[in-house]
Amino acid sequence: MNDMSRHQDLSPQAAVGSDLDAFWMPFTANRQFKSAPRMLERAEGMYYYTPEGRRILDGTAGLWAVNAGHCRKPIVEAIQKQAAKLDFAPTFQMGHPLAFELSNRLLGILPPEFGQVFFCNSGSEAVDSALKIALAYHRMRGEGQRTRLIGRERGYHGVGFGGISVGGIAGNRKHFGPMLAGVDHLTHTHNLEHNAFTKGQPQWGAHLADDLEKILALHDPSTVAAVIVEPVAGSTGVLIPPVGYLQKLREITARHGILLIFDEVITGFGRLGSPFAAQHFGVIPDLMTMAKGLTSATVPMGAVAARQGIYETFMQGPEKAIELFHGYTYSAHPLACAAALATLDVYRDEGLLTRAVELAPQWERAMHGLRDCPNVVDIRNIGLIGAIELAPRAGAPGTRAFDAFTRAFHEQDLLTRITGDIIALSPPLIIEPAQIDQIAASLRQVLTTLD
Ligand code: PXG
Ligand code: PLP
Repeated sequence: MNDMSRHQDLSPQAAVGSDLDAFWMPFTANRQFKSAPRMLERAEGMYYYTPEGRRILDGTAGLWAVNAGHCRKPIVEAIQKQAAKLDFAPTFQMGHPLAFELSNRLLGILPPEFGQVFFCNSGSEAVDSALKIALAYHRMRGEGQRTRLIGRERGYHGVGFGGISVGGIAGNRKHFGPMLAGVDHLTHTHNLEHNAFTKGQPQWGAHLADDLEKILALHDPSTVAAVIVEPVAGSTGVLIPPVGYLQKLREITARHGILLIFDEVITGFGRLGSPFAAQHFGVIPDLMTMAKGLTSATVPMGAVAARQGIYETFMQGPEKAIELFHGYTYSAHPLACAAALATLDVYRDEGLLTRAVELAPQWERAMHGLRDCPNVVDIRNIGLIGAIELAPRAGAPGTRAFDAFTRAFHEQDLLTRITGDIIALSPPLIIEPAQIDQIAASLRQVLTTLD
C-alpha cells in the first residue's frame, strides 16, 4: 500500500500492520526480504520460532549478541521488575543506584587496570564515546594537538560518523561524504596465501603491526590521539589477529603516548572464553568499548571502560564544573542496568564467560570438518566464533554466501550471518555439543548442494 489511504485506514488489518512497506529495514536488501520474508516471532534458549511455528537454531546469537541465550527467565524478570519500579531517571546531574552497582560489577570482570565505565546505548555510541574521550583526554593533558585517529582496513566500528571514519569497510563509508578529518588506517591482517585453514591465531602476520610505525612517521606520532581496532574483527568476516600482532600494537602506541582502544562489542562477554579479548590475548588497552553481550541484547546498552588514570585526568578543574561534555539521555537507563546486572548473574552462575574454553576444541573440529565441501577457500575459528569463506561466483560476488544463508534458514532451520562470501557463526554461549554438530551437519547439507 503506497497511497495516502493508509493514513485513514483504521481497520483491524491496518492495526496489525501486515504491510511490509513501512519498515525501512537496516542493512537489509529490503526488496528481496519483502518478497520472501524471514520472520522470527519468539525465542527461547538456543532457538528462534517463526510465525508458522518452525524452530530455528540460532547460530549467530542474534547478531553476535545474545550470549546468555534467548528469553532467559532471570533476565526477563529483572527487566519486568525494574520497569514497574523505576522506569527512567536522568543520569545528567542525578543518579540511580543500579548505574553505580553495574559499573562496579563490570570492574569485577574487567582487567584490574580499569577504573571507570561510561554508559551509552549501542556499540556505535560506545565507539563515538571512546573516540571523544580519547581526544578530550589529550586536550586535558595539554596535548590538544593529538587529534588524529587511526583505524584499520576492514574494521567495523558501528555506523556513527566517528565509527565509519575509523572503520574500514568501503561499502559502509562511500555513500556518506568526507567523514572525520585526520583519520588514517592500518592495513588489515587477512591473508589466505599464508594463513588459509588456520586453527585459532595464525602464526604469520605479526609484522603487519609495523604498518603503524609507518603511519606514525608520516603524520608525526605527537599528532595522533588513538588507535582503534577490534581484537578479532567480526562483522567484516572474522579476521583473527596473528600471534604477537596485538602485543606489537600495544607496544608501539604506549611508546608514543597514543591511546589504544579495543572495540570489544563482539569479543566481550565470553565470546573467546574470557570476559574480554584483552584478557584472552593478554593485551591491556586504554579504552574498551562494549555492547551486545552486556545485556545479552535484551535491552540496548553500550559502554566504554577506561583504564585508571584517564578519569582522574578529567577531575582537575573546578569541582562544580562538568568535566566531560558528553552523554546520552539514556546513558545507564534503569531497564538496561537491570538487564545487564541480571545477565552478569547468569554469566556467573552458569560459568558462561569461560564456557567457550571447553567448547572451543569441538567447535574447531566441527568447523574445520567442512573443509572438503565445495567452494570452501578458508575456515577460521577462535573461541566460539567461526567463519567459512567461499569462493565468489564469477561476476556475482556475495551471491553464493547469500544463497547459503537463505537456504540454511528455509531448508535447514539454521540462522547464520553472512558478509560478502563469508559465512560467520557465533552461537549463544549456552550451546550444547549436539547443537554444534547440528550446525555443522546443516551447513554441510547446504554447502554440498550449492552451485
Ligand atoms: N563495534 C563493533 C566491533 C561491532 O561489531 C559495533 C561496533 C556497533 O554496534 P551497534 O550496537 O551500534 O550495532 C559493532 C556491531 C554483522 C553485524 O553483520 C555486526 C554488528 C552489528 C550488526 C551486524 O556481523 N556489530
Ligand atoms: N535531538 C534533540 C532535539 C534532543 O533534544 C536530544 C536530547 O535531548 C537529542 C537529539 C539526543 O538524544 P539522545 O540523548 O537520546 O541521544
